[in-house]
Amino acid sequence: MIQIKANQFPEGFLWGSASAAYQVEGGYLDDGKGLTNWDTFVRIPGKTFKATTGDVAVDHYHRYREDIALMAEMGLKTYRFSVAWARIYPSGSGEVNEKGLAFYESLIDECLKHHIEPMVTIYHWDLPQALVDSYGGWESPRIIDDYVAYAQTLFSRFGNKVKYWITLNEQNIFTSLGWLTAQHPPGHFDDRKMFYQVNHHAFMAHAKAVLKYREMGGKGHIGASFAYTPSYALDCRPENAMAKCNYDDLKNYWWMDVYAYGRYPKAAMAYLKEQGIAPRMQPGDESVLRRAAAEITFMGVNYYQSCVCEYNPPDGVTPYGTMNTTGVKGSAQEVGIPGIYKNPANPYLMTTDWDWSIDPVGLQFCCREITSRYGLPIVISENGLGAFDKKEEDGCIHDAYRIEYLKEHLKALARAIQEGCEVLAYCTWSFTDLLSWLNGYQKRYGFIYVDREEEEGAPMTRYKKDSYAWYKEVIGSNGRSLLEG
Ligand code: BGP
Repeated sequence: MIQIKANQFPEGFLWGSASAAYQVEGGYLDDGKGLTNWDTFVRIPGKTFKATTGDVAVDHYHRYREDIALMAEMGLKTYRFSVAWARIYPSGSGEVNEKGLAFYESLIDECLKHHIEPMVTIYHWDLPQALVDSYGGWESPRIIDDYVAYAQTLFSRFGNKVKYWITLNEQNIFTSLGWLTAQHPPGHFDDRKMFYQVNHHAFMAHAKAVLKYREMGGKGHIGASFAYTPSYALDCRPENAMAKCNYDDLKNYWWMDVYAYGRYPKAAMAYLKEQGIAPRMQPGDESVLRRAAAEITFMGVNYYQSCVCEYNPPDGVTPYGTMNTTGVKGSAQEVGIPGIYKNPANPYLMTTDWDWSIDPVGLQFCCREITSRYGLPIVISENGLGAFDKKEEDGCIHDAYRIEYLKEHLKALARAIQEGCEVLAYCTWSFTDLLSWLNGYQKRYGFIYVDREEEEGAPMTRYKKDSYAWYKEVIGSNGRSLLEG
């Protein structure tokens, strides 16, 4: 491919930042909110770093005006946030909690007042506990109607104000960590049959919500956000090339093909059938998936890292190696599926303290792949660097490493745009520091430092990091400042 010098982001490009309700809001019992799967899960000893919870998080529930004022001062064009289902329906279904709706209404109004486009994630992992107690949450097809009813409530209340909707955040991650590695609720280990069944329910919930949105006359953008880890074959040995091919079918296309085409990849389905773990589908499901695929307007991508694929012998590594949740570099173990693929480290890339590879080219690769495979516009719904940040005595936070990370990723994105990818938005993870699900508060991502650590009771004062002024300049010049110098 010829080397094109990237020089411009499109006019109206949505420079943004993202958060999720459980990770920022706090106020976990406020104004009639019901308990969620996460409220329950974090109380099981040993599940999160230093037993951290989102009970208080960074208190966005009470400080959203201050946070949005900081976004406005920066010039942010879009704020992606999620709605906590249990604030709207404390028991998951049934009676609506008006106070929950009122909270999100004022959050949305506050964004609009500052000309910030609200981008709403309908589900970012916090499920009303009542639905888990009543029928096992995502394990039952009953979740589909409850999810659609909840989404419908949001569409009818906010449909005239919100133009960007994300149905599900990282379905591939919450199901993998929930049913395979036991690191997220409901904490099942190696439950592969249920994993695929749960995913089918989630696909149907997504698809029916998309169709409902259109049926209600919704004309805005709608799609799902996928945690896309693109892969490179270790080398040109055919068995490693096939390992990459299998990895892509099982770990990437399994989700993206359903969102974009409404069908499962054939080779992966054949493998699951042979293993006896293929999902049960109802008559009519395929048609719903296909019709919804025709209605989505973008592929949402959460991009953090790429991976390498190598053939994995039948007695090789499993998917259950230790994950680094402490920030002690080198503590993550290699994972893979025996007999199919494994993911060794990439010797050409640096890693974060949590052993995530740092690969700006991977972002360009994602965009190119989506463009040629699906022909869909792209919303980068998350990208960012988790790091230990230090607040100096004068209140400054010098996060040059974050600036470097974001700058290189944005340059890669600009190249993808030059090469023909239609990218609508780029949201950093995150705007303020927030709770990292398993890694406590020490793994920071924000432009705004929040004065709190793992223990509760801190003042939670907001401080601008160096990256704040940097992103402000990027936005102000619509990306030109990045590409000069
Ligand atoms: C994504 C999630 C986010 C966020 C981010 C960073 O998978 O959608 O909610 O947590 O990853 O991950 P972590 O907090 O594990 O560093």
